Amino acid sequence: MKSAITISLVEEARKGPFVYHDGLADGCARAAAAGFDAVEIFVPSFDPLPELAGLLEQHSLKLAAIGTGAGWVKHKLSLTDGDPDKRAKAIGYVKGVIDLAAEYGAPAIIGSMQGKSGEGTTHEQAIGYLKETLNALGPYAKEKGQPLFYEPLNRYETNLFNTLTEGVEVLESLATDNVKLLADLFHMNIEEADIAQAVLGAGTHVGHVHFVDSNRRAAGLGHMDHGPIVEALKAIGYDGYLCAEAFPLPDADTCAKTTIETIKKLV
Ligand code: LER
Ligand code: MN
Repeated sequence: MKSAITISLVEEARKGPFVYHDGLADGCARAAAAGFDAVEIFVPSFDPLPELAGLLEQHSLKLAAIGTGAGWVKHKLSLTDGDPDKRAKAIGYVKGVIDLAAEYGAPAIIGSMQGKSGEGTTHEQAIGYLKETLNALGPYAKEKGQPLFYEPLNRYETNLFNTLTEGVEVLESLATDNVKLLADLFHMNIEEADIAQAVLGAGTHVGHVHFVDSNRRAAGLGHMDHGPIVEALKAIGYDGYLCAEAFPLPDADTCAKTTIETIKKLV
């Protein structure tokens, strides 16, 4: 398993659960200094990131993934919008991020952009739109040589799918095998009866992990027991990233240092 840490370039997400907020150069330098293998970036658009290749090379970092959440946070686009025009725009946005991430050998993440039902759609319609989208975007990402990550979110952020078990059911209902689950321990802490058991149940469907504590601070600064969770990840043969998607509390560097210490201790 490898380590990664989040950099947000989205002004509207300054208060969001991302560790670094002061640009790519600052985030990459601090991620490397803290000993991370990779960065995950939350981008404001799918415009090119001209400084990224040089920064990754300079700091011997990889790109772990790119988040599409600003499609919702900034542009109010949802993949399950009842309006076909807006849905098409949302799909176009995710395709743009898939293209951008693939340039650096990384996948894109669908989290907040999955939206929710009940705002112009029935539950069945919204789920139908989500599956349609994943069936279209899974193969699109495959053409670029990357999986696509789908992230179940807690009940306060979506009413579509909240647990890894539900996530597995969705994936197994798709025509594509190229969509993998993002297991975010913060969401799982709210929704799962047993986080380690949920990981074991999801098995090889797990493609990425947001590695964080119960209070969305760095792993090690809350009351989550990460030992059994990491053991479960080892048991399913997970060899992807443990990515710190956490609040920069008490400050970004302490958050980074604590995450790395927890990873070193357990992995
Ligand atoms: C949102 O709560 C989250 O966990 C992000 O990774 C998705 O945008
Ligand atoms: Mn997450």
